[in-house]
Amino acid sequence: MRKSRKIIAGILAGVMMLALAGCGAKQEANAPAGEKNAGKKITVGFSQVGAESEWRTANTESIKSAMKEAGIDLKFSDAQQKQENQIKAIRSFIQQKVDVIAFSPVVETGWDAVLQEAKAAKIPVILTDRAVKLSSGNPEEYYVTFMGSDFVEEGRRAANWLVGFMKKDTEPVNIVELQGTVGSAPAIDRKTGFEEVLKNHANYKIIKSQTGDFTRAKGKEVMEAFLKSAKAENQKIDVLYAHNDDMAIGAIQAIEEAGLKPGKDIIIVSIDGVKGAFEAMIAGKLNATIECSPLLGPQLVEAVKALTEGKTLEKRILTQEGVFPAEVAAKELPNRKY
Ligand code: GYE
Repeated sequence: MRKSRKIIAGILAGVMMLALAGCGAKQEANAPAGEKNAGKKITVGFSQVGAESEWRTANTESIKSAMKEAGIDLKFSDAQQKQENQIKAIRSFIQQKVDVIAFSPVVETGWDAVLQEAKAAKIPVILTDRAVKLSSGNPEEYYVTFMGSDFVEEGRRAANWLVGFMKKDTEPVNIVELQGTVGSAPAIDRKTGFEEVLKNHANYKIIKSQTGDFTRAKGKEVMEAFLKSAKAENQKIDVLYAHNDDMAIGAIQAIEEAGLKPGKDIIIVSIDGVKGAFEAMIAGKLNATIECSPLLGPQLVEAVKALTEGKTLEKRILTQEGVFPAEVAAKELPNRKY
């Protein structure tokens, strides 16, 4: 109990941070963009990943409402989890000569050409939520700031919570992992952070790992396959680690349909902290969620404004977030904003 109160205190301190545009904006000597844009309505092109999860829906809503409130003209495009759609959208934003392009890259690689085009058109690019890797050169030259969570840290938090909860030093702990979208920053990083911690706990083993593409439907489908093959191989699944809550919620269904009790027969930890996860925790079916805030809209607006005033942004604007175990779920649910 005392421990969970401590966790909450940490969360409350962190949650609100959203180190807004105090967000690290620095005044620049010459402010060409500001002068040019004085009095003119700002136009932002935003290319969203899709609508794959509760997290994403909340993220879209946060961005749309913050832009509306700020009187910014938002050109919003949903890529339905397809990189080619995002590239098309960004190209069309360049053609339309928007003031700022923002996007959440569905996967890390494959952006070299379009980022070069935006740079050549002198349109500043803001990365929200997910990072990019270039095949050559420094990606930082192609974006003004990257705002979002530290996914490696989220993976570490999931593993640290698990090890603390299981309290097993020698007995084998068999874990199945539902990964996010293949090649996406959160899938890569959440795996890395989780495995990094487990390296020091040799009895914890990931026995199966597959993508569920961050969706409920795929989470369910892949969990069904995990359960089936574990049965055939006479393996016991002790733990499910899901890279997001939606996949965990889908998997919970599969576990129940297989006649097992999620949260008891199989311990479940996932990431995001959406309302659905809190409800599942209250129902005793999910054991913990690691927070990842989608509420990036206000930060994005601050960054856009700072840019149009000719300020330079910090290259990395990090979201602060916490860990929520099931025992605090009922108390926390009313405070959740997504
Ligand atoms: O965790 C998942 C979503 O990129 C942080 O994408 C985001 C992830 C989030 O679909 O639910």
